[in-house]
Amino acid sequence: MERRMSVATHWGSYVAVVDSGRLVRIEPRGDDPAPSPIGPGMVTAADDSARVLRPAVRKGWLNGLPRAHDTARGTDAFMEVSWDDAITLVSEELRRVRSQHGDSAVFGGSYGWASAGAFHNAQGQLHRFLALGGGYTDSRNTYSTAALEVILPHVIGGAPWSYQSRMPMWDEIADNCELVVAFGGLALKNSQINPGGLARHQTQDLQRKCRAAGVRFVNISPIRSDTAGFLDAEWLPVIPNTDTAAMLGIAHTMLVNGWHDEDFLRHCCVGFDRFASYLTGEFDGVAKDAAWAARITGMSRDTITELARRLSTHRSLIMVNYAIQRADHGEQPIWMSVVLAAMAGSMGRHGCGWGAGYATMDATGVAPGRPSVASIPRVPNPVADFIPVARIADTLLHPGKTIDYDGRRLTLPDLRLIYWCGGNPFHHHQDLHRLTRAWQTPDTVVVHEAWWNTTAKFADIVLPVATSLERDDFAAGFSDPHLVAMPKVREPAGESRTDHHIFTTLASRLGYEGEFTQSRSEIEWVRHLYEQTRADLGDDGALPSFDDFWRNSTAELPALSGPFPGSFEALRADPQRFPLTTPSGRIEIFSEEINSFGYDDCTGHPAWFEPVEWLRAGLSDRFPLHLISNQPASRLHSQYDNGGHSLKSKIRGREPVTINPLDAASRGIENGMIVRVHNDRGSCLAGAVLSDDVMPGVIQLSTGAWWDPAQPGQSGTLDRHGNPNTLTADRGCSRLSQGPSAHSALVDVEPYDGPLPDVLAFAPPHLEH
Ligand SMILES: Nc1nc2c(c(=O)[nH]1)N[C@H]1C(S)=C(S)[C@@H](COP(=O)(O)OP(=O)(O)OC[C@H]3O[C@@H](n4cnc5c(=O)[nH]c(N)nc54)[C@H](O)[C@@H]3O)O[C@H]1N2
Ligand SMILES: Nc1nc2c(c(=O)[nH]1)N[C@H]1C(S)=C(S)[C@@H](COP(=O)(O)OP(=O)(O)OC[C@H]3O[C@@H](n4cnc5c(=O)[nH]c(N)nc54)[C@H](O)[C@@H]3O)O[C@H]1N2
Ligand SMILES: [Mo]
Repeated sequence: MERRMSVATHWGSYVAVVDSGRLVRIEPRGDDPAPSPIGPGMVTAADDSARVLRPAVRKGWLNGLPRAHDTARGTDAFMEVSWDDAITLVSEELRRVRSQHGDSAVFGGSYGWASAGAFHNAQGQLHRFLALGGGYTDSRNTYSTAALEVILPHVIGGAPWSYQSRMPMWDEIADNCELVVAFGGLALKNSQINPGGLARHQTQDLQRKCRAAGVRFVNISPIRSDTAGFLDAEWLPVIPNTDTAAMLGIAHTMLVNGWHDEDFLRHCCVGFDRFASYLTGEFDGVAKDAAWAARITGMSRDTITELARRLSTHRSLIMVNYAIQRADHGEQPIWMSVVLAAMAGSMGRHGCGWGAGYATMDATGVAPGRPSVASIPRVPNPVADFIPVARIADTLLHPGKTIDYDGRRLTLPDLRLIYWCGGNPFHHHQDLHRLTRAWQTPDTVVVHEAWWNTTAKFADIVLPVATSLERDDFAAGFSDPHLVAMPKVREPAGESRTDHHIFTTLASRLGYEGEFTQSRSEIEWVRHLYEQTRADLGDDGALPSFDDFWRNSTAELPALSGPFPGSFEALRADPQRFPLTTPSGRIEIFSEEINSFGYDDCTGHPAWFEPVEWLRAGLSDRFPLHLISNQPASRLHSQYDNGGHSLKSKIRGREPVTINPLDAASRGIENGMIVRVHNDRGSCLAGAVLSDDVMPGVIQLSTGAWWDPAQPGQSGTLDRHGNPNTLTADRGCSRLSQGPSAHSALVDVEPYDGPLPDVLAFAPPHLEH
């Protein structure tokens, strides 16, 4: 007898069809206008040979042979052990490390997206468990937007993510805006996703509404397909990492022609004069005029001049995506985009001005927020130490070193135990060979995973975890006003258990089970969080009872409406009454605070800094192609790379790499060929796709193919599958944010004519019983 059950994921909500406990298929929900094809492919992965079925311990670690430095992490075989033995090993090791090295020696940053679900949030569970046990070193900011998160509070005030409720929503753009200039485009592939889940995909319809209303779109990006065809966008290819120079050239043109909004700059901003002297070159002898910008960006001088005119004579909106700040000096294009919108006269006009991250997710620009939804309660972390999220390899390689971060000096802690739960650093971190070296230094690495991905293979103790289909929960997406029920669709594979179950058992062994569980079972927690959300809403909420919600699968939260704190419309209307929370109360074109940090790579106002790697760098003689490692269309990061949808996208088992036909022809590369992409940091195989959607001089290889080093322990070894982080540089954006700079990497590519090695990314390691 077939049963149909509700499923929620970061890529949308579906219906699972289950027969006698067996997952048969996953179907889109009827009310989703643009369902993602990632969901149905999850069935392929549910019981594949990569599933972790039993707890496993690396043999060398079990034998006590070196547990730190020069270990065989990533190459060793594993021994399968009982749950009881695994819990003993992990709890005793936690106790040992805490007593010998202190609580800050436990690293629980554990960055990663995990799965949808308010209760079974992997990091939430881990942080609660570790905080109650004495604390842990945490990480700060995200791989997504570290540079943006650190710079924006200095420039526009408010919490790092508050811009999402302060920028125009799509329907306001449709009704009020004439011209959208999108730096980095508006890739619809990315709006399949909303962190935490989503009920219906709306971005595509909202974009169509803008187009139908006559809004014109300009796509400034190295890749044409970063905007949907139906937008009829004008494509202006730009040399990667030079957006700041393009914006400066536009700003200079506005200034010398008197097209800038002097009134707004005087009343609502500070520091324009000092910035203007930089623009004109009074300060450094270089005028940042359109001709200067053209030489850097590869855009024409006329194009830049024309953009300046159009932006200041139309009701316009300047958008930046996130990729442009995952780069050397990634703070600059974000800061400069705010300044440009302020100059253009559009900042604080309804449906116009400035915004970030449109179409990076089906949340930004769709709704400004939602009432808060209860999640697994946080416990204050007794350890104050943290690292900037992308400095993990630095920390492991250089404990005790001090680094700059947003005006502070941080001493990198000495980490002895890494506990990762819900993330995949061997996908997400840059320069994986460097990470491999760094990863050999701690005593112990514990990982909870459902599949033998690269991070699991590089662990010492792997605990098999139930997937989001194998537990009860409910989803609440970012700014999505819908709650979606997630009843357990099937039993956990093999001996796998939920993260919560694992931590409960560990907490019991360590003597704090009661504090961890508060004596609730998992389904009692789910009910409790729902009821708490319902109670917090009070009468406005009118959420149905838990049982009704569970039966009907969805419930709707009331819509939030503005004005939201820090509104630019309010600022424009009355800057005295509605100041921002910046030190000056206004938009900071010049920041005294940042200036006082004395950084040479992020000074008091936005400026052009040459990236370390870009197409006009000396290194381009040897590596003449700029690598764009953007988000994959076929999956979320590395999740479900073993799912049906992602597997279908591969070329002879390798990740596709898109190359301009001119670059392909000069290298003898044809469509469908296996190629080797390489630089001094490493090399990987990939399947060539020729397309003039990618500008000459640029290649595009998405993130997330499970890293498959031919000789795992060996530096520089070939990745057989096509993970771009084999090639990227592990360099902070600047001393300000220390964010990841994945999009600043030069490479070359050549036909691969050696014998094709098998891809073993989805094969489990050697397992002994
Ligand atoms: N070169 C390059 N690198 C990048 C980027 C780029 O643009 N270029 N982008 C960066 C960005 S923006 C991001 S956000 C990161 C993403 O990096 P991650 O968030 O680390 O990537 P995911 O593949 O989502 O990893 C989630 C992991 O958690 C596991 N998981 C899922 N649910 C659960 C659960 O309930 N419990 C447990 N224990 N595990 C679970 C999944 O199997 C998967 O292995 O990558 C970054 N890396
Ligand atoms: N399908 C899918 N969607 C996703 C994700 C996923 O893994 N899969 N991940 C989600 C996450 S965690 C995040 S943070 C967001 C990320 O959202 P983004 O960071 O905006 O997305 P990307 O796909 O990395 O990059 C989008 C485009 O930016 C362009 N670009 C790159 N460098 C430059 C540059 O220097 N200048 C200009 N002008 N353009 C540039 C590239 O052409 C690229 O296609 O996406 C989310 N959406
Ligand atoms: Mo991200």
